[in-house]
Amino acid sequence: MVEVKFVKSIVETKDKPKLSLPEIVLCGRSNVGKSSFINSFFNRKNLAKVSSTPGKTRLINYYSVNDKFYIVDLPGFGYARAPKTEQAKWEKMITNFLLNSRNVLFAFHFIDSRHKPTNLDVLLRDFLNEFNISTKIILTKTDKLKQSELAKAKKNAKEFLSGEFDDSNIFFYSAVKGTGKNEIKKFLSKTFGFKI
Ligand SMILES: Nc1nc2c(ncn2[C@@H]2O[C@H](COP(=O)(O)OP(=O)(O)OP(=O)(O)O)[C@@H](O)[C@H]2O)c(=O)[nH]1
Ligand SMILES: [Mg+2]
Repeated sequence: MVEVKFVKSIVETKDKPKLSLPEIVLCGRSNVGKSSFINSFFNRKNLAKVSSTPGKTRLINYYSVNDKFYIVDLPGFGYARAPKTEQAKWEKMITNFLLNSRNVLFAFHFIDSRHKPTNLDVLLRDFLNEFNISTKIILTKTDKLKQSELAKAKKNAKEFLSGEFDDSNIFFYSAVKGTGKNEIKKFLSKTFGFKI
């Protein structure tokens, strides 16, 4: 059985949970569906706060899975009405987090499948590269796309990943329909050696 629980919210890495475990980081633009992913993936309605108003997740939220690894939900960035100071705060929080994270195993970079990766996605990708964090892309909200549009979204993601492209680095996901859940479960089960 998979047991997922909310552990704590932090702003600074000095406040990380005491128990040190491998971490999977969820990152991406605001409103792409990171928090919805947590709820739908673990079949838990209100584990993570979801909102149609971007910028819902302002803190770094830790969830533990079977006390074997953490899912870390990072605040989204780049929502339209965010003031510049807010953006600067985000960059500082994320770089500080990455600088002080010894336990990050990999990141899931979330991108709305309806949109091409933006310059903010490039910025995030470059941050992750700089810190040598291997990344998988999760293309979200696929329930809103037709098959042909999905193929285009995948092509854009491939271009975005360029050199590192390999089919296993891109997942399609729909929090509404549950698309992609099994592939990601399989991948995580293989990574951690227990059934998720
Ligand atoms: N149709 C559809 N809507 C989705 C999906 N995933 C998320 N949404 C909607 O997108 C909006 C934003 O979702 P969140 O999960 O709060 O996004 P987030 O990435 O956590 O946003 P921040 O906390 O601002 O970083 C909500 O209105 C969700 O209901 C999906 O797979 N399909
Ligand atoms: Mg969120």
